Amino acid sequence: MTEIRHDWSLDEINALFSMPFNDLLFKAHTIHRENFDPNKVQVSQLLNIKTGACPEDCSYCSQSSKYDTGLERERLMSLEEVRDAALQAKKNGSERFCMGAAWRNPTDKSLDRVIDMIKVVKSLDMESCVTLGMLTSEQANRLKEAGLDYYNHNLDTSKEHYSNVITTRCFQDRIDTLENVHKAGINVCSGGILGLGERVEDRASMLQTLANMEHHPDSVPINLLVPIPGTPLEFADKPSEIDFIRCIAVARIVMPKSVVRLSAGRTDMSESMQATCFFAGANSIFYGDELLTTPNVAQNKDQELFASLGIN
Ligand code: SAM
Ligand code: DTB
Ligand code: SF4
Repeated sequence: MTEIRHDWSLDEINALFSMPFNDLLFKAHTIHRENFDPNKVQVSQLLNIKTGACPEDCSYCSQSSKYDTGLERERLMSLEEVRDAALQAKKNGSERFCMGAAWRNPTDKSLDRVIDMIKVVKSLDMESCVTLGMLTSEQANRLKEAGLDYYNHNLDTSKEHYSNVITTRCFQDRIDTLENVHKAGINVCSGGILGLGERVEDRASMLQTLANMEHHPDSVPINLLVPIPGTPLEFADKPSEIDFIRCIAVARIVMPKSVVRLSAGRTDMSESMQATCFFAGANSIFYGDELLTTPNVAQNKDQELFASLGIN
């Protein structure tokens, strides 16, 4: 049986990244098979419930107020709009409905409204996930009481590279919120983005932080940067396909029982690349025509891909 470890050294994780590609894929896929059905991929649908005007300066994000990305700000959606979108997601076959808000943190008043939205999603018999920025432990407890299943809060990159990407909060703020979420008994969803100008060692360091948590995140999204015109990272170098797949494989090896999500950036990936990511241990995607503010792969394309791979 796979051993679940929480004591990974950076050298060990760097060594995984340096393995011959076929050896790495074989190791990751073997662990994947021990823990999951390799022909099953979980699907979640996203909805941006509050768009733009975020006070944070994340250099990759279309919704930061610090950059001119041409995105129009919108108010928090109504409960009816959320219900319609969640119903549609259910019809499309999504198992989980994830709602995102462009906030540094929710106010207690806005949290009341999100709680009503969570209850609507639960009443449709879908899993619920929200990503609202930093949370206090009281706020996390309120979300748990409302029936929230998952909270998404990404580390995004390594602690070493963090201040090159975001200056309005620090890495420890992310860790503190993740602790509040875990202590409240909510499943944790936390991962990162590749293509933020990081080195391979930063990817290793980010995975080390995740894998050495007392409880591994239940879900680990690995995003490929969607370059946003007007942001500082608009022209950042893209990681190679092989390097991206390596990161998925290493995430699978160091967190054997976590669901690894092939997250944003799939529109830039070939079908064979996505298939290799599924082989390397990715077993979740965002499904639906839109992510938060950018397009996703068309649903019929994903259906064709799953059919051709025999994935359900
Ligand atoms: N404001 C909250 C926060 O930052 O935690 C929640 C919403 S925020 C948009 C959620 C996550 O989306 C970010 O942590 C980041 O990982 C991801 N993200 C945002 N913009 C992205 C982009 N252009 N490409 C890839 N991932 C992105
Ligand atoms: C995650 O890791 N990726 C999603 C979700 N969690 C909230 C967001 C991707 C955003 C991609 C850029 C956009 O659409 O604005
Ligand atoms: Fe705001 Fe989240 Fe975008 Fe950062 S990633 S600017 S916190 S919406």
